[in-house]
Amino acid sequence: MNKLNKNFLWGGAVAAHQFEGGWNSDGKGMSIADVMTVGSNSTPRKITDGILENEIYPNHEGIDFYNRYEGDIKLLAELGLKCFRTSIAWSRIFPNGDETQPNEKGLEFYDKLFDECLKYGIEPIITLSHFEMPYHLVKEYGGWRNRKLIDFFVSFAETCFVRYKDKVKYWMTFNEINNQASFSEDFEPFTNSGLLATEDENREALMYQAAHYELVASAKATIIGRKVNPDFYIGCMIAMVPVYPYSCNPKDMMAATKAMQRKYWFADVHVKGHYPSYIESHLDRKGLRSDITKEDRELLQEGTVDYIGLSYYMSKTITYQNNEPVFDYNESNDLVNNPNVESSDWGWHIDPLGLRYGLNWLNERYELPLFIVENGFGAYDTFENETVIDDYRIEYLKAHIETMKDAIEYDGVNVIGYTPWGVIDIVSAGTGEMEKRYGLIYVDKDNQGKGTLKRYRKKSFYWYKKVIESNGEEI
Ligand code: P53
Repeated sequence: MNKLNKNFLWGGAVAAHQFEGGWNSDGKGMSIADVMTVGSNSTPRKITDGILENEIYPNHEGIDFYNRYEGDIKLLAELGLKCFRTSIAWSRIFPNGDETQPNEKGLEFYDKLFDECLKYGIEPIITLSHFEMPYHLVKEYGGWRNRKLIDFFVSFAETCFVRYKDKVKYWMTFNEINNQASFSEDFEPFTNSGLLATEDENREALMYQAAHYELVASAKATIIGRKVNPDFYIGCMIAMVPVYPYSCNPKDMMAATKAMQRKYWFADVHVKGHYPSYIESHLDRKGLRSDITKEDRELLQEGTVDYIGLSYYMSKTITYQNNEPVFDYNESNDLVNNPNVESSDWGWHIDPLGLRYGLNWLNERYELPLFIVENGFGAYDTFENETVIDDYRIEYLKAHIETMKDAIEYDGVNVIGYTPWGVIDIVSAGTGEMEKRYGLIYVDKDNQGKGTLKRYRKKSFYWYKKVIESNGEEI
């Protein structure tokens, strides 16, 4: 029976745009996250044309980590984190994205941040592009629909690799690159790729083109990273949202298979270095052939990843609702409620066993080390007596850690670490709310942006500290 390795990377995760604030400090450029307004549980965030008056943009201030990082890292050290996952705000380093020289002040901020982590023995785990890119690249170049973005990204990646080569070992290129498989709304294509489709554009074709350029950019960056420091460990990052068949009707099973293919072909390319045949034939059948060159294919083959970073929050369930043969699925029609699991206040299915299922699925298919770089429970917290008694969050995390341990111990899956999402309360990516909280540390700020920004330890803080100390034995 396999046990958790003594070097198992217990940590916490966040992303630059959701917590740093300082959106225009020290030369930082406007990013795509800076033009997204606050939404709510029932109202989507708006993507505005630049920054408008009378709108609330929660990412502008985040939780002001930019000015408070010393105190915050100290708290994370007290929690006992062995690693800390965050991202580098691209527009701090290249404010417009197409400059030839980086912004030194932006680079200095991450030097200070990584030094602060290393001072406490906390290993930085770094995502290069986490739902973020300079807004200028959207306005001027149309985001990732443009091949030029490959060079801009590679230049950003190389700058970071060279600058931080002795401070950061674990890298990921694009956060949840596969979220854009849901291309029917604006949110995912915009946050992943800076895409806003016009009326006459085919959203699906656009998504496949942008994703292709990103995959090539990721491969190119990976190849360069290995030259900069052969000890780098460079991974991809996939949102693992397994899709179950609703019933044993063979059509539901086939629909689940097609849904899994549409969501995970990105990982096939990252890991195996080529497009899987089911996507090649999907592109042919629907006439979605993109600009894919022979040189691109060679780069994909050479720049494969060392490990798979994944997020896991929920599973989904599908039933096939029409009489056509099963070629594809329709997200808004075919995904249905799963009567066997409960949901969060935001409608996310709570399914701890789905994590073990997802880990098994990835392990069978790829046989690579897996790193759970996001998992957590977004919930409304009640702040009382300077703390939050968040038993529901402890219960959620505990149940997921248990199934992760089962995957390691009984299924032989190689999981190298676990970093709960939003280890300190941050702005929600999906809704822009502060009050969809994931943290083990409470931050006094509400959806309207009001509050002292003071930090407080929740009950889950003390619980997780023990989990880490006992290397997952005491949960
Ligand atoms: P929020 C959708 C489905 C699964 C993960 O999400 C997702 C999303 C996008 O909303 O995103 C990841 O804040 C993402 C984080 C994000 C986190 O999940 O909407 O990598 O940036 O904050 C939680 O509750």
